Amino acid sequence: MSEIELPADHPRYASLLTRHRIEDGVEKGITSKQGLIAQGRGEAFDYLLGEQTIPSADRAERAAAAQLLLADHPVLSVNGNVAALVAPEIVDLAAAVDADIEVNLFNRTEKRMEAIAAHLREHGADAVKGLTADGRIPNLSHERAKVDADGIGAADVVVVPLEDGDRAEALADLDKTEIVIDLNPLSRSAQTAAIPIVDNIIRAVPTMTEHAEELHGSASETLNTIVDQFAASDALTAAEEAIRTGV
Ligand code: PTJ
Repeated sequence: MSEIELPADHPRYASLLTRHRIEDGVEKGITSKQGLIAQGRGEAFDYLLGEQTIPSADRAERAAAAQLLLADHPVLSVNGNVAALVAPEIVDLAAAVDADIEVNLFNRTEKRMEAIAAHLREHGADAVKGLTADGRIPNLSHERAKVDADGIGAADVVVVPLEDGDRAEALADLDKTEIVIDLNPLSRSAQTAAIPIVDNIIRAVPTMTEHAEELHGSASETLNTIVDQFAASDALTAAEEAIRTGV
């Protein structure tokens, strides 16, 4: 038994564990109620993908790890779903690629901002950005546009998981390289990303960390080659085909 009363060899274990974490996130004031709906959408795509990391997603996760290692100022953006699902894994990824962690909410309230920052600190984050909110993403309404000037505002590479398409587009319009994690290959977020990762965040983040740890210390030419050989449109096509055909 683990954090839910269900044996780990249950065929729906991963999916039920994910639901339990999101439910818990809502109860703790971390995840928004809309986060439950977003989770349901994600689950449907994951079911069609066979609840596995397909090879094109693994290549995207490797390219993302290389891109993060090459970055001068990488930032991992965390919303209410991400915090509920993968807080310790985000802390591990940040350590592996030397990235900042910033809470950045679609439905921003100070209460949720603080609850998420506290939750991340409980899971080992020593610094959490997002609360200063002295920067702005242009072309977005006030609350949704808030970022830290020395966090996402100053980042050259940003990981944006489970993001609303509008905001993902506005972020991509800035001079930043955007890595998106989203199970829907047709979403605007995935379509606007330099590196779209079509995988469940509960698998994607630990896999990115594994790749980063393996690539750590590689020459920048090697890392640049991995990034250059990755084609976003191929990854999106492969994911859509896997979802449509089940192959
Ligand atoms: O915490 P907040 O206020 O920042 O709000 C977060 C949500 C997720 C509610 C907000 O950003 C939102 O409404 O997002 P959307 O527009 O529903 O988009 C979420 C996308 O993430 C959808 O395309 C889902 O398919 C996808 N998704 C959901 N769960 C997962 C996922 N992708 C990867 N892993 C998941 N577990």
